Amino acid sequence: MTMFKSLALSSALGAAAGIALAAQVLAQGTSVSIESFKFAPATITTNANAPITFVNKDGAPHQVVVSGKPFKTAVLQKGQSGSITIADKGSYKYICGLHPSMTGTIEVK
Ligand SMILES: [Cu+2]
Repeated sequence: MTMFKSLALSSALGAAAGIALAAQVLAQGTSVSIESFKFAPATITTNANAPITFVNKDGAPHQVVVSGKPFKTAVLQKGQSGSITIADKGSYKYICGLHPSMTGTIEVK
């Protein structure tokens, strides 16, 4: 029961995020691959307001979650991508929401 509720909530949040993010896919930005349970490259530098697109090339689902900030992608299945855009300059740590040992850093200049 607990597991079911958790999955349902996660799907609802993912759908909402996906709608907001779809409009940003065509803008120029940075791309990060997710492969073999790693972000590649794990550390990226980008400009404020430039979208960062994450492409899941793994068979397993992944989700990018910026630590302590309201930035995240939907849960991405194989072949799916999702973007986040950060307006404020700074250094942001991110993890996979499903596999917290997967980590990376976004430097926004
Ligand atoms: Cu993951």
